[in-house]
Amino acid sequence: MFTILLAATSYVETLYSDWGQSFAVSQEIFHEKTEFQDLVIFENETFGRVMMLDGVVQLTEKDEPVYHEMMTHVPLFAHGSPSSVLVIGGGDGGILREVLKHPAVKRAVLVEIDPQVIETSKTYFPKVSNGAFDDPRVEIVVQDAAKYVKEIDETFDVILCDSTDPMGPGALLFTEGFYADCKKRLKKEGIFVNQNGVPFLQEEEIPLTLKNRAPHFEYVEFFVAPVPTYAGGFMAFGFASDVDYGNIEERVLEKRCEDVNGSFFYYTPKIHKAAFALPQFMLNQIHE
Ligand code: AG3
Repeated sequence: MFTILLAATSYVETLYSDWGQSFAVSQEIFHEKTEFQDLVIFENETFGRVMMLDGVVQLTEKDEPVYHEMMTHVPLFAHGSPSSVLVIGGGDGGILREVLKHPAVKRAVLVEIDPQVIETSKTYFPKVSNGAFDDPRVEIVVQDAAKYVKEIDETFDVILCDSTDPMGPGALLFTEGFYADCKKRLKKEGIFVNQNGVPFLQEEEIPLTLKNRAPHFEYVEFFVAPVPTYAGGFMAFGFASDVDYGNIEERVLEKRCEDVNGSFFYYTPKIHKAAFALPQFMLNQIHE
């Protein structure tokens, strides 16, 4: 009996049962079942290093800045003086990297359930966190975030929920109970933002998150950004708050941008404003 181990020559995303993007693998770097999920890291010619969890693309070196910048800077610039930020999930450190570009931020807590995601990201994606894990403003907590927000007393200016999709370990992070707890962990002017799926294909996510957030927040909004490897059209982000940040002026955002440490690949104040202009099919999902 032989066991022949062949390195994968391609990975096909398994998020949808009848369609999936495929990556040619120029080098397989890491593949392990962690305590929580199947974790694969490989190299692709076009996208550089790619991380998949349970068969779903989490990030690629090429397009991660679009997602990380939009999830972070839209709420942080809207807020204007974010001194404390809670990042849920986000074990690769990409959100932290962007959060730390804001000089107003004095404290950033990252709560990730899977320590293997943090460790492998530090090793194989060092540019994604870019030193964020060693920044004195940062605290890392390895714990189930749903439990964490239930148990702590601290409140934050912004909560960024950089989760997987609503299945496996991420499922709890789309429930009403979790949003209720997040609301309690936000200051009065606080903002909650999350990855809200690809609405063209994951049609149930906007109605679900809207229903579960509406009892707890005065304003439950969505904005979009095109992340090529979150295939299937725009990625949606949820934006929930008790303050109406919708009328913020472009010149105010421009002024706030001047104080930032570092540069952007995707984010601009014009894009910030435009990202809240939604196509009709999304408005239908919202009003359905
Ligand atoms: N977090 C979001 C992955 C979402 C993938 N979902 C999808 N394509 N529908 C990734 C972690 C990045 N820091």
